[in-house]
Amino acid sequence: MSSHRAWVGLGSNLDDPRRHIEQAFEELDRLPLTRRLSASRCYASRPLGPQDQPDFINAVALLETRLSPLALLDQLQALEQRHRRIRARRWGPRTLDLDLLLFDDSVLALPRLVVPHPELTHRAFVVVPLLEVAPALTLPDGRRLAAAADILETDGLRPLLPRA
Ligand code: PH2
Ligand code: MG
Ligand code: MG
Repeated sequence: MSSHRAWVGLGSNLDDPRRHIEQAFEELDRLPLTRRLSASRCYASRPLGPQDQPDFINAVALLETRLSPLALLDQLQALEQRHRRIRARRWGPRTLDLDLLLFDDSVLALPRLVVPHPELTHRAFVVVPLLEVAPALTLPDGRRLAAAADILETDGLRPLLPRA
């Protein structure tokens, strides 16, 4: 079985969000056939979508995995469930959201999974943490993320200091 590199976007805005993100960093490292190679800092971000919800904490992680894209998606969704994620409304508050952003240079349009994540280059809370960890990152079409990213509204996005 070959090994793959997968980028995962993490988000939380309920119930001590930073704890959910930092715990998820550890849990991602323990998924079957998977280890975590790196992680960005945590960023506070204003909610995209409905404004009557708390600010989010967002981050990204790079995984090395021998799972297939769909097997990894299953694992990410199971992990969301273990954080008692409830899907009350679209773009509403959540305890843990794990989005598969990139999987090697794969381009997938499956009923359950679109890779690269369709909103990847439009969201500062994804682009900024990605560029923090991988400034030279290229997308499957060969463009550099730094060039492909929209002119992003980054106010309202701030890195959190490491915990003492
Ligand atoms: N996720 C959403 C909706 N809005 N806003 C921010 N700042 N960060 C998120 O991760 C986010 C959001 C749905 O997944
Ligand atoms: Mg999301
Ligand atoms: Mg999601």
